[in-house]
Amino acid sequence: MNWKSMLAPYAQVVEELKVKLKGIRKQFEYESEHSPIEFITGRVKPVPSILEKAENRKIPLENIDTEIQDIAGVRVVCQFVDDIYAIVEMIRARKDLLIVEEKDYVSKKKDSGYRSYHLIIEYPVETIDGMKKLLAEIQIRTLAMNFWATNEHSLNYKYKGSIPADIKERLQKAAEAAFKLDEEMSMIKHEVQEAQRIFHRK
Ligand code: 0O2
Repeated sequence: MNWKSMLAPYAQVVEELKVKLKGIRKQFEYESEHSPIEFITGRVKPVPSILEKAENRKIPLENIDTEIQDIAGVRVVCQFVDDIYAIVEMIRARKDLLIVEEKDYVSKKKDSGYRSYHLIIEYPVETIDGMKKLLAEIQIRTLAMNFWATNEHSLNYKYKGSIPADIKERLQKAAEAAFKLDEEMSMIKHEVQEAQRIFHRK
C-alpha cells in the first residue's frame, strides 16, 4: 500500500474542512456575535492507528476507506453545550457535504464517560484523478468534554486500553464533574456572552 498517496486526499479533506469551519468562526467574530466555535483541530489518522483499527475489526485493507470512517478527523470545540447543537444544524444545512451518520454521545454518554457529538460526513474532494467522495468524522464537544477526553485518551494510551479500576473510577467522577461544569456554565451563558461581546468591542 502506498500510504502517502492513499492518505493525501484525506489530508486535503482535513485542511478544507478546517478552513471552512474557521470561516464560520470568523464570520461570527466580524458580526461581534458569540461564536459557537472556540477552536478547531484536525488530523489524518496515523498509519499505525489505521492498521490497529483494521486488525481489531477484521477490516481487509482494501476496505479501509469505506469501513474506517475517521481517517480524516476534525474536532470542533465550543464553550457551551447549546453551541454543539447549533454547529450540527449549521453543518446539516451545508450543500458542500453530506451527513451519513450521527452519534450523539452528548445526551447519551459512552460507558467510559466520554461525551461528544460525532458526525460522519461524505465530502467531495478534487484530486489529480478527479473527484473523490471521502468519509470524514467531525467531533463536536465543549471545552470541558475536550479536557476530559484528552486526559482519558492519554491514560488509555499509557495503559494500552486497560486503565486500572481506581483510575477508571476517578475518570467517571471527572466526567460527572465536567458534565456539571457544562450545566452550571449554561445557566450563566447569557451573562458570559454579554461580557465577551463588551470585551470584544473594546
Ligand atoms: P483516535 O486516536 O482519537 O483516532 P463504533 O464502531 O461506532 O462503536 P468507532 O468507529 O470507533 O466506534 O466510533 P466512535 O465511537 O464514534 O469513536 C471514534 C472516535 O471518537 C475515537 O477514535 C476517539 O477519537 C473518540 N472516542 C470515542 N470513544 C472515546 C472514549 O471513550 N474516550 C476518548 N478519549 N475518545 C473516544 P479512535 O480511533 O478510538 O482514536
